[in-house]
Amino acid sequence: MLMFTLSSTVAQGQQNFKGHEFPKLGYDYNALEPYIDAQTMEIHYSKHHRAYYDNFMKAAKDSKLAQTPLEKIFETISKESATVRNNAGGFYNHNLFWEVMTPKQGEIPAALRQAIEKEFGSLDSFKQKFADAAKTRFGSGWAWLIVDNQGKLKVTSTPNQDNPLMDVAEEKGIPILGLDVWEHAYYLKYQNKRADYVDNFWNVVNWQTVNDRYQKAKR
Ligand code: MN3
Repeated sequence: MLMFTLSSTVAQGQQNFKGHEFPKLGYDYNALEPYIDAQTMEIHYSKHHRAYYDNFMKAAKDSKLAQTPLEKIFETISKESATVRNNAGGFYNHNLFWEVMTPKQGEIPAALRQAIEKEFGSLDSFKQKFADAAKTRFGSGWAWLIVDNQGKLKVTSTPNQDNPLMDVAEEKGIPILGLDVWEHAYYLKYQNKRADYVDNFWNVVNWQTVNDRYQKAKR
């Protein structure tokens, strides 16, 4: 009976997946000014993110990848080509990135704040740790706040377009906050000053979404 229930759930999950879609941006290109400029947003979303999506779709065409959720693909990404790894990663990472930013920042929800304080001591020490991960990631990559398989919050970073859902990641977990530290994410406005870009990121973090992702990841 249990077997039947489990396999039904899996089958249902696959039926519900309607294929990979390029997401709509939930705000205008200039909405995150002055912290992220409109030109950077436009190029980043409509060119960079779009290219990851298009290249992934081209690579996935006529294979089971076209009908497999990204989270599932990442579980065995080491078996895929570099093209699939880089572009599926770039597609997913930017989907998350746009979602965890907002022009209308609210208070951090109590549940998330408490979990952060429990793990990192204080919100400020968490921010410090996350910012350090972002600033010290050599070359291109991402900084992450993840929920590991024990339900614990952790800060980590990945190179290139890898992410913590991938079997190749040093620290694995479900990402609930991510910051793109590729130069294309900040160079027009900040040039070589990645640290200023990272510090300004806190002004646009969508804590509500991060909390929603946290609650979902814990389940
Ligand atoms: Mn990017």
